[in-house]
Amino acid sequence: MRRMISDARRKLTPYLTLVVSAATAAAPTGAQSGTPDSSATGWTYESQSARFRVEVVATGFQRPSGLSFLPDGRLLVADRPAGTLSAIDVGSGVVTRIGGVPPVHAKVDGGLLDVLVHPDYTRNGWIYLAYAAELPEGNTTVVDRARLDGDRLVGIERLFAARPAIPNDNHFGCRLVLDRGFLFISLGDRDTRELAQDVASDDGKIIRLREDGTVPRDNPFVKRKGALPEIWSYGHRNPQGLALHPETRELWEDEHGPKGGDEINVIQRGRNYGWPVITYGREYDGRPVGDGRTRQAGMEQPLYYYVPSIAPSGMLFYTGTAFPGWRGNLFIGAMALTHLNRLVADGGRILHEERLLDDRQWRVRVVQQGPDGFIYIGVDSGMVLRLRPVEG
Ligand SMILES: [Ca+2]
Repeated sequence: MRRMISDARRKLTPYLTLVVSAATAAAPTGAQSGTPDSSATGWTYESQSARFRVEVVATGFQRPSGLSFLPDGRLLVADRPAGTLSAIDVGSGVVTRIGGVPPVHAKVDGGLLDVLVHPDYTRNGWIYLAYAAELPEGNTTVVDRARLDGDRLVGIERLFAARPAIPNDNHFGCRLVLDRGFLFISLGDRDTRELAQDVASDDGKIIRLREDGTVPRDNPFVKRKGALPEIWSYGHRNPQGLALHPETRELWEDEHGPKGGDEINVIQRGRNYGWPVITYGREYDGRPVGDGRTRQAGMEQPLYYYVPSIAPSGMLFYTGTAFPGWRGNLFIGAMALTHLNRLVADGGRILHEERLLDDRQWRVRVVQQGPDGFIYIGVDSGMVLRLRPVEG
């Protein structure tokens, strides 16, 4: 109860105190304790700008890592290590397995990484999948698209396979965004950090293709000899969050740093985001990365960074009406410091950070907005959950 009072008091002073310049991590606020329901199927939270309930939508997954809604209201779930795709009826919680999913390489960071229903699905029926695949020369991140025939994927097309394939199981990314005919793909450095600065490799890059997989002629490296024309930006470590800003239409990204130095970046055409030359993180044994620089001319500073690492994953700009206090906020799943990260952004600055659900020890891997305006998350204990507002 004491917690509820302190949270209520905090509600009176939202967003006032913490103004954070670029590349200055904030001390977050907002530790909470959820109150279990009498039914024990949910928890009620009093946060800084919303009172909400978390309820279980469906269970029985391993690590739900991609969530995307079909126009009929069903929620597609990509289960990363299981390599399965399912559709949840979010009203009843009934889960239907989707057939025809290609085989995935599911070791360590691999598996079925993301699923994305085309924004114009009603017209074209496309569903995009990103996953780690075993190719003859090694493992890599690939992107396919397919259509649904009943509960089965059909007509699978390979749109992209990151080059080079490498015989390890680490840092595959990957998130997908479709925007006005273009497909953006976030790719990890495959734990081969020098590749992130090498524009002859797809690893450690954001890729931009047309939505049919062809390379747009206005990509930044199309005319550079030896560079891969699909590259949009470079110098990334392991980006697992990607989202379009609802007003500016800028592409925002989050990526895992090493020990500390997880970043949020606003992605601009052709820019270098610095890994591994500059970082606010350190090696896992505490040594500096490289010569320990955090900035360098010609390399972009993160909009925001986290020390210690939260292990950021899926990213959502909330645009619904169910949570008026959260409109325009950025939500990021946190897998290391387990919580749902809420950020108040104003143009090019992060003004405030709140850590939701930090008493639950859920590794939040993906966050999505439902057509009902509620917020859906997938957590590594195999559940898909929903945040819905509570009156009063
Ligand atoms: Ca960076």
